[in-house]
Amino acid sequence: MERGPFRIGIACFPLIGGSGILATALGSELARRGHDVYFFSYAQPVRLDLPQEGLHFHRVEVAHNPLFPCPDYTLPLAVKMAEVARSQQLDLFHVHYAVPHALAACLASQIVGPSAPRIVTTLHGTDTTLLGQDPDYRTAIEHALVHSDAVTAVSESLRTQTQEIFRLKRPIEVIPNFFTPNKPKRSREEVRSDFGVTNEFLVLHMSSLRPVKRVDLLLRTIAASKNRRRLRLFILAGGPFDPYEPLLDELLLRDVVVLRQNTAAVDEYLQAADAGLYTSEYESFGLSILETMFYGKPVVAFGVGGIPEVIGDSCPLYAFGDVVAAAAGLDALIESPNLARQLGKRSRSRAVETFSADRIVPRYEALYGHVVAARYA
Ligand code: GMT
Repeated sequence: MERGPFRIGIACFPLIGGSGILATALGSELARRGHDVYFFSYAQPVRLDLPQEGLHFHRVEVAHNPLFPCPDYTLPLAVKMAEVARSQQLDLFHVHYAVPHALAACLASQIVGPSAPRIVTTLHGTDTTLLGQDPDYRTAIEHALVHSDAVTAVSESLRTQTQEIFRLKRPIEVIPNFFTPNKPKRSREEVRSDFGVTNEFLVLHMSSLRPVKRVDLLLRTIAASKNRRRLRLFILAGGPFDPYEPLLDELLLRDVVVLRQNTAAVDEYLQAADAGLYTSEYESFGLSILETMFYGKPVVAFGVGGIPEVIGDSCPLYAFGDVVAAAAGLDALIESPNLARQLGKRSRSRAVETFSADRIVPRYEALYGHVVAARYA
């Protein structure tokens, strides 16, 4: 096995989606460990702190060439990846999310030829679970997975699902996500007073608000709580909340919900919260849940997809859609600060012991070592 340091090209989405957040955190940790990391995306990833030694960012221009009827991203991405692979002699591409990143890596590798970097593809969920079922994408994803030198999935649940959808004859390694907290810029009290919250129990939900997050069930859980007068629901929204405004009024929750869109300040919000509430119908992992656990906050969630692998036995999980049971779980936390503290402590221990950078990043480094060794062999 090669030990590195490696020259790694990372392609990811730059937005607040979990795949881009994880890719950014991984790139930063790898650079800290002495590797050279080259990011490719159409914008600087939101949590990418530059300058940092060993970290480089290559912006890819989306092609609005008047010759084409539609804008194109995959080709300019592949060309940029090939150029940098040649000029920096990259050892490998680590691409997050199959479409278009793994396909661009395949094309870049063909452009570069025999000295091309190895390809590691990490699946994050919707690239398999949604796009994998879409006939317009399925064959392309399959092609990218077959032509990657290694494929990883962020949970056992996602690995199983990917194997069921694609019936691949190749191994998929499970390497879970990790999180490294950043020092919050404001105190817990400052954030709470900004929300107008004093002694209320502050329930946090952070997500893109896409349909899979089931914001309807989130609001219904809060509405079913016996303690709705004693709690506030803080939603850190990575997408538009407008579709849920009518439900907010229907459930008479307008005074209960605080909404913010400044997704750069997650650490501040996590620190200010008392618990997390996640009602997705599917998560391959649930990075926001892990972030909540790192801050020692108990989590109320449905036991779907990879969520049980993340939470383990640190907090009880509820059957999907059972908002009455989830509300009762939340009430138990509100009514017993002792229970909330205990579950929060267990959540933090599990997060630190199982999903810290020190546990996870060496597993990627080992994988890189194997694929790079195979290249030189
Ligand atoms: O679901 C999202 O909000 C974003 C999406 C992504 O690809 O960025 O999240 C997926 O990847 C995350 C990072 O691995 C996982 O923690 C999420 O569970 C997964 N979302 C789904 O599978 C629905």
